[in-house]
Amino acid sequence: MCINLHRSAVLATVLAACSATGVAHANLLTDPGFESNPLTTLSNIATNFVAFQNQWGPEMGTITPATGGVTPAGGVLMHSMTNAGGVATQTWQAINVSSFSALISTGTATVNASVLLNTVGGYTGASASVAVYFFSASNFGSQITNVGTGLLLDANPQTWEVASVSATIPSATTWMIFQVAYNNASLSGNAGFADDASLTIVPTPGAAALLGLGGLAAARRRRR
Ligand SMILES: [Ca+2]
Ligand SMILES: [Ca+2]
Repeated sequence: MCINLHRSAVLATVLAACSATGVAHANLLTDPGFESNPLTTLSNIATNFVAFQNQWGPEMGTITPATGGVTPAGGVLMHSMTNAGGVATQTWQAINVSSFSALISTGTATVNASVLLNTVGGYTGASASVAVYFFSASNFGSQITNVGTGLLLDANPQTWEVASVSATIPSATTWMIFQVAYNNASLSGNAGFADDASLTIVPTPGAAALLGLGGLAAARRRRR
């Protein structure tokens, strides 16, 4: 994490270090390990991105230490999600990504999202997913599209399994919602757990290479 320091010489060093490690690769989620951030609710986020940004908002869930044979993947706490009625139980976090507009607006930015998932075990077939929703403004009605990847979990509470998704970010995107969800019926009344979530924005590798090749071709043309 890049912190603010008051001594300018030290600050310059820190900024250089942050630059070297790639600020664009930083995890944009707040409290990605479910260790410290008080929970809000999914409905709060859905109705007010701005007021409830950077907070986890479950439909039906809590923060818990080790339980049911499941130990947090990182730290001492994890997110526990239970049947919320309907098809799925979801947890969201809304993120303002307008500071990335210069990159996103080119259509060559990629979002990488992932989360670790686990269940109490003893049964198979628990299904979960990680998804990212893209918005052109700070409200749910401005949704452009969404992408996600599903995962069928194993029956072993000692293994955390990773769900991940990568996609090109629509060029008009200024807000995103990170979503982790469990299919209610697949939980068979048990809890589904989540820990160590991540959302990063990076220049699309292929696009960067193409731009590089374009620049090279232009340089060759100039030499002729
Ligand atoms: Ca944790
Ligand atoms: Ca497992």
